[in-house]
Order: sequence, then C-alpha cells, then structure tokens
Amino acid sequence: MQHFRHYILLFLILPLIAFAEDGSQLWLRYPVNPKPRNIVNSNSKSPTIEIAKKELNQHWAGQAVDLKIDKFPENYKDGYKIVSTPKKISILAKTDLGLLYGSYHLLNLQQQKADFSNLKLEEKPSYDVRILNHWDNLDGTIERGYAGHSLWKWEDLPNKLSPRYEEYARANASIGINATVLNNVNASPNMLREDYLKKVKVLADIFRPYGIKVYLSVNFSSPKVLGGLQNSDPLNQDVQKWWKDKAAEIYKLIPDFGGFLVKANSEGQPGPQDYGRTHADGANMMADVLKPYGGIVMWRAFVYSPSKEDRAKQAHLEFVPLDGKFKDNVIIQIKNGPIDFQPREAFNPLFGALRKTSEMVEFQITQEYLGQANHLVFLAPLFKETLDSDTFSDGKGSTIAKITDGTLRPAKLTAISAVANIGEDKNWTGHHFAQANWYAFGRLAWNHDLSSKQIADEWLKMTFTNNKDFVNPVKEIMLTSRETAVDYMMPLGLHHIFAGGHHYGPEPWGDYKGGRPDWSPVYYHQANAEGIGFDRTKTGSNAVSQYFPPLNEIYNNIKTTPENLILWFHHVPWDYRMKDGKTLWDELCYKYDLGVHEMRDYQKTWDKMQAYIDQQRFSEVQDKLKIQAKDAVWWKDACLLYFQTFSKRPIPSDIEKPV
Ligand code: GCW
Repeated sequence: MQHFRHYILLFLILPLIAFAEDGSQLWLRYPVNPKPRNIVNSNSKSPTIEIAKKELNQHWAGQAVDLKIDKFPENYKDGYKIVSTPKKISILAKTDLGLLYGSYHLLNLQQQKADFSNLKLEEKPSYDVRILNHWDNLDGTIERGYAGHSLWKWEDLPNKLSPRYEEYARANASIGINATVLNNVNASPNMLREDYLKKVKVLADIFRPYGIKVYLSVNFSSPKVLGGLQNSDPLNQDVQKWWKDKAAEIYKLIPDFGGFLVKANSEGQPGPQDYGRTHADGANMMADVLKPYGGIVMWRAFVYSPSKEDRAKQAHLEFVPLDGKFKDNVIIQIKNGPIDFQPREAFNPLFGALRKTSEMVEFQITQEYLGQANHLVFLAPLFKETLDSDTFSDGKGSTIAKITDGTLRPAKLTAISAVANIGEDKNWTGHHFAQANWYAFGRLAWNHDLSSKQIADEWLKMTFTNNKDFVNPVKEIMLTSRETAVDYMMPLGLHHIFAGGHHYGPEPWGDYKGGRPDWSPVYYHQANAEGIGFDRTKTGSNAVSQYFPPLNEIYNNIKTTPENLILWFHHVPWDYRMKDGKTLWDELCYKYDLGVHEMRDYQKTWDKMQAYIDQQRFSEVQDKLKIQAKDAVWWKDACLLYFQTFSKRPIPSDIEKPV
C-alpha cells in the first residue's frame, strides 16, 4: 500500500517535472518550501509588500525577514540595503518596491548558494526608467519577433486575462525592470482608441504591484487619423487640444501612466516635418500635455531619409542643432550604433553631443541581426561595449554609461531601453539562451557596472544548475558568443550585408537598384577591385568628424582605428598589412573561418553537458547549435566567395574551402 502511494505520487509529480523543463519558468526556479512559512514582518502594507511576503514565505528557506521602510536621501528611489545576522535578515528601503527588489535579491542569492549569515549589501539602480520596448502590433504579430505571437491578447482583453501577464510582471520585477512600452514604434493610431485604452488599463493594473509602469508608442498622425482633424500639425491648436484631451482620458484610466514613445519621420512614419516643423516642435507638444501628470516623451533619434548623406551621420545632423530646444520631460532615445543594431557598430556619435538634452540608449534584445531565435549570442558584452565606450565629450572618461545615468550631467530623468525578445512561446524567447539577454538587459539597467561574466554566471546558476562542470564551460560559450557571431557574419567592421527584409542570412551582393541605396548591402561594404570598407574619413563621408577629439583623429587614421572597426571607417586595400602581418584579404578569410571553428567547439562543449541538465532543454539547445553551426558555414562561404570576385586572391590553403 505504502509503495502504491509512492507510485501514485510519482505519476502526479512526473508531468510537473517535465512541464518545468520547457523553459517557461525562466530564471525564477526558486525552490519551493515544503510547508508554507510565516517568516516575514513588515512595517509597510501594500499589494507590493504582499507579493514580497508571498515570494519569501514560499521560497525563502533561511532566517526570518524584516521588510522595513526607512529614512533615505531624496534621490534614493528604489534602492535597498540588506543586513543579516544568523537569526534575522533586514531589508531596508525607501519604497515598497525597493523592498520587493531586495526580496528578489535574496532569492537570487539563495539560488546561487550564497552565505546569508552575515550579509551587508546595498543596491541602487543606475537608471530611473528601465524599460522594455515591445514591437508588438495590435493584430498579434510582432515586428522582428522570433518567439511567436504577442503576449498581449488584445481581442480577449479587458475581460479575459492570460496568467502570463502576471508572470511577465514578476519576471521583470525580479531583475528590476520597471517600465514597458506595449506596442510597436511603428504605431497604429488605434492604440489610442478608447476601447484599446481600457484594455491597456487592465494590463497596467496587473503590472502596478510589481512596480511596472505602462507606456505607449504613439502615431504622430493620430489627431488626423483617429480624431478626424484636418492635420496633425503640432502648432495647430486643435491638434494640441486633441492630445491634451487624450492625455486626460489616459490618466483617468491609468493615473501612473508613464508616457509616450515616438518614432517620427523615420522609415515612412509621419512626424512634425510633414508640416515643416522640427522634431523639437513635435516632442514638446506631447511633453506639454503629459507634464501635468508627470509623464515623459521618449523621442527616437533613429531617423534617416533617402539622401546622399551617409546614413551613419543623419541622427547627429538632425538632432545636434535642436539641442536645448526640448522640454525637460523629453528624452532622446538613441540606438547604440548609428546604423541599426548590427553585430558590431561604432557607438552612436550622438551620445554626449546633446549637452542640454537628456539622452538614453536603445538596445535591441531581440536578435534581428544576430541569428534571431536560432543563434546563441549572449548580448551582455555588446551592451557593455556600448555603455563603456568613452565618447570624450567632457574629456577622458565620458563613457556612455556616465552620460546617460546622470553622473556627468545632472539629469532630471535617466532611462535605458531595449527592444524585447518576448513572445508567447513556452520558453518566452524562442531560444533558451535568449532568456539570458532579457535577463542581462535588466541586470545592466539596474547596475551597469556588473560584468558580463557575473551576469552569465548568475543566470546560468539560476536557470540551469550550480554545478561548476556545467557553469564554467557554458559560461565560456556565452562570453565569447557575440564575438564568434561577428566573426562568422561580418568581421572587422563590416556591417549590414544581410539579406533584405528578414535580415537572417547573408546577401552581400544585394543591390536593390531602384530602391533606396542605403538599403543595399553593396552600399555598406563598398567592395571593389582595390579593397573593401566604407570610407568615413575626412576625405570620405567625414562621419569621423562627429566624434569628439581625439576619437575623430583616431578613427580618421587607418593605423589607429581599432581593427575590429577598420572596415566601418575605412576603405582598405586588399593587400593592406594588418597588425598580425596578414593581408586584409587573408585576415578576412581567417576571421570567417575562425567563427565556423568556434561554433563547432561550442557544439562539442555542449554535447558534454547532457549529464548536468534536463533532457528537453539539453536537446533543444543542441538542435539550435546545429542550425547555428550550419549558418556559420553559410555566412563564411557566401561572403568569401562573393568578396573573392573583387579581391581576386586565393583563399588561404589552411582554411576550410567554401563549397
Ligand atoms: O531595424 C529596423 C527594423 C525595423 C524597425 C526599425 C526601427 C520598428 O528593421 O523593423 O521598425 O529598425 O527601429 O524603427
């Protein structure tokens, strides 16, 4: 009888275990206490505190926890302190949200098997607004989404609620993300329709206790398209009134609504320039209507038009003359590079160039240009590369992190954003390892001083296992994976040689005659009989002049330009001698080949990991690595064979022959 009961138990538990390994739990694999505990005290009461209590009572196996609101300086925001003795742990914060963040921190440490007997730590967020940008459309599709359809079930809302709304909020809160833009920057005017706003309200209500504020992307033509006005000219008083009334309507439903994200006059989107007005005119009009409620405008700098001007220069050309003209609740949202989320770009020279205007970074978590949901590419090193880049705007040490976090220029408002990779797939992100990129963005938004290594280490331990025989080799894969992708896709500063439209595979030969020249790969690599690369020096497009000294000179000179950006800034002769003595052509061949070999090494390493983790995730990752390794060969062969038609030089005999 006893045995029999065990069997029944096993049958009940087995499917649960199987379910648990589909990746749906993300990094939130906290152990569950066998019996509910009652170990949390708090001097504060709110739905947020209730969540913290529930999480700790269910998952915290250690000492009693005291959640205490305490006196902290004005600008302390949602930071917290954790102090412990072997008997008790105190989390002290200024806000309930700070206490919730501290609680998640404890659970994170528990998963990493830390020692809690004598903790003394303090955490403060690097940025005020730590925001995800969803490029989700109202019809359920996601622009550049590779993890299935949208999480937001607009047709079911506001009545039917998916359990994933709360799971999403919990996952974000656990890493400190406190804001979300629900819809695509290519925004439908319908987003602001009354019925949709009522649906948004329901999501905002679910997210609120987790400290997540809702923002919306808005279409600049909304007054005309939705409101039936003559035009959407920002200086037209009827238009201003339309936005004012719309803001009032939104805040009535969602009193803590965050604000608007705007893509204007970019890639065919409407904007103030349609009426001869500037980006500042457009942004300020919206800023004015949001101001009374504490809302903000995140105005994107990703603007470029078909022109003779180098695309990499356009955001700087457009926005620098407007510096000082923006209201103080406007923040300019700038992609990390001046082209478009490439595997490697020089940093965007607009950072630091706006001295009287707040600036924020936009990263892309979704891997539009990095193998989408098929390639394992850990993005923390890419994010760090941007944040740690020294712009020299205010002398040495003027990193993008310090410009955007308010250290260098006391800013009213600091923020950091990234385009989400989240969809309705069971594992949320398509590739199990793409979860690490969501995680990494959240962790860096909270603390941009964390190293990629630390982030990979904690994510692996939380998501898979603490066993160092798994963690160490897999961490190595993660930490080198971005460079590997650069090697097999576009090394040495090559960029945008992707197949048109979907941006998955190689198409360096793409020449869309009749279309926009700046959408053709041949425009970016400029390969010819002499050499390859985009000349952005003083005698070329002069994009180098947009960088502060000494970078302008460093990039202008082929000898001082970092080799990983050499083809970004220079048109380099095929026989140019690289630092290692190889010709440029040979170096290019070796880099592509290296990427392929690195991928095969990853496969070998992963194959040895079967014993340490569950079968499902093991084999799903193994399958994806197979695709990635094949894709690496595809990239290498396509690019080398194509570039060889210009270089007319042999492929070195010791690298794998293209087929
Ligand atoms: O990278 C390009 C993408 C577009 C995107 C655009 C943008 C939302 O290919 O899909 O549109 O950038 O950032 O606005």
